Amino acid sequence: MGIFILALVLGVSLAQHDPHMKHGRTSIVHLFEWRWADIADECERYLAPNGFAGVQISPPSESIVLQNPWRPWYERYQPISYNLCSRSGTEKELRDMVTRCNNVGVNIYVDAVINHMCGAGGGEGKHSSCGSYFNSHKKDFPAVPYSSWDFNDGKCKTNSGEIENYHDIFQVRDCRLVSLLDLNLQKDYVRDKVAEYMNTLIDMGVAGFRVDACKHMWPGDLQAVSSRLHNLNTSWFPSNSKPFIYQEVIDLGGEPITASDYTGIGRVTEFKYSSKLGTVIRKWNGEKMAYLRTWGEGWGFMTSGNALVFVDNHDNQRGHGAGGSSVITFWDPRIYKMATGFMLAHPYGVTRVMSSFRWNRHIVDGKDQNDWMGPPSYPDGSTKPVLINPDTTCGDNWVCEHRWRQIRNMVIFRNVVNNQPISHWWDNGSNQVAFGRGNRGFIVFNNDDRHLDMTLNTGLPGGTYCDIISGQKEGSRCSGKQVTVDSDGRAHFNISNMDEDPFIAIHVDSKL
Ligand code: AAO
Repeated sequence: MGIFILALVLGVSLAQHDPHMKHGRTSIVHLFEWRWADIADECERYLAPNGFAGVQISPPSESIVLQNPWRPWYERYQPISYNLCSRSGTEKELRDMVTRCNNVGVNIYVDAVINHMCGAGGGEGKHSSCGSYFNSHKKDFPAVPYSSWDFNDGKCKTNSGEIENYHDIFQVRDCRLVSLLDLNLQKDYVRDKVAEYMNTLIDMGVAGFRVDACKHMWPGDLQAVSSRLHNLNTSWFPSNSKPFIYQEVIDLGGEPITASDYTGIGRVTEFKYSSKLGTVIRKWNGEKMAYLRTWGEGWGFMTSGNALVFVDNHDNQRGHGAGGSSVITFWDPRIYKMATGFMLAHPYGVTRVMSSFRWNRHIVDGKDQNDWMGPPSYPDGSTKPVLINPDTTCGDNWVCEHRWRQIRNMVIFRNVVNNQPISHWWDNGSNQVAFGRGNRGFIVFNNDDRHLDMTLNTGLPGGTYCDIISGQKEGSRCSGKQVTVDSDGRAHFNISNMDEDPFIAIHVDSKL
């Protein structure tokens, strides 16, 4: 316990806070709703060669199959059992993906839905992804099995049985979140079943878990599950490695349940990061990029060693969850690339890049009427493969933000500057900012409505560098802008506010 507290105070990475990334890689990509077969290919053909550390996959557990609305993406957040056939593929395909990704050093992190089963109105029958029978009215899930004894309803004190008030921590943990049947994780039996599910995946070779809806589970219950987990598979990880745990807790301030209730168990999603970065890059509420000088703990975020960060996630990119309209997504590509560039250049937290599918967004009075739409699919509801165009972008409404040159190259930048502190910060008091990472990399942003024309100290060794935003180094050539750093580390930067991408990034591996 003493060591544990000491580690917390020092911000030292604790066992379940360590993502076990390999080969100096540093970022996770969420391949939202991708099929296992496509992820396996992507690990080999794209993620490993471009320095991605891992993939967050959509929930692999058996889920309800919904028809009204038609096959929404969120059906996968309504488990029916812990069988491993899902909209992304079979158990065999899942195993094959884990093996192939591990073999090229790309970790798999599983989205684990363990707080609840399907909605109370889910019905009766076999409309489930592996065809298992269930009856939501009787709370009967024989494929686990769970029965009505395994749910929290007896403990919930609201009349509706629903969470009605986020200021009452007992409601939030013991009542139903949007009618989802709330598992009683106080029971050893439920803890055992959940741990058995997670251990099957650990034994298969996954590196850890994004744990869904942690605000709705008692930290002590999560700890009890966590203590039952196996160490990672030694075919790919050092012996005695604990699974990486990052918990989804939406803490934007103002509620009694906070992220810090959970940081003893693993990392926590820092939603303030997503929401605030959007506000700054959009220049709302008088925010400016110059204020990012103190980004991180200085903005009231949790300790860096506890945080998992992102520009947007699968909920807040379509108005689910929280964070509001400030959140930046692929729908605004110019500022999205800048926001993601900033995130990847800045040392705070473990970074997760979003990779989305496009849907028919239709906003009426601020609400997207089509926020439910599932992934690109065939008329029978099965998910379409990810189409790769000759120019390496994706087709068939797969957005593949992680394949955008600017984002992919910044994922590499983060690897190159890993563990280096921020250095040589400069700003114009407004929205032109620049900073280095030790003597390994340097980035300059112009988010003002005027030209940037400045000589700055980069801290880099003298030479000619290739900007990895407008292009990249290809052999001994540069397909983008070139930056000349003189022998004392100074370089001249010229960035028009009209540029397609008004930022420049260079690092020691982009030196010509
Ligand atoms: C669907 C239907 C429901 C139906 C249900 C069952 O939409 O109408 O009742 O099926 O039949 C996803 C979808 C849901 C979907 C569900 C199951 O988003 O629409 O329900 O699958 O299919 C809360 C939780 C958080 C959760 C988030 C969506 O705390 O854990 O809601 N995220 C995860 C997943 C998500 C998934 C689930 C959980 C469930 O990432 O994809 O749901 O597995 C406050 C609280 C937050 C709370 C939000 C939204 O936020 O703080 O904790 O998130 O409200 O309820 C200000 C505040 C901010 C506040 C916000 C909104 O900004 O600062 O804190 O206002 O009030």
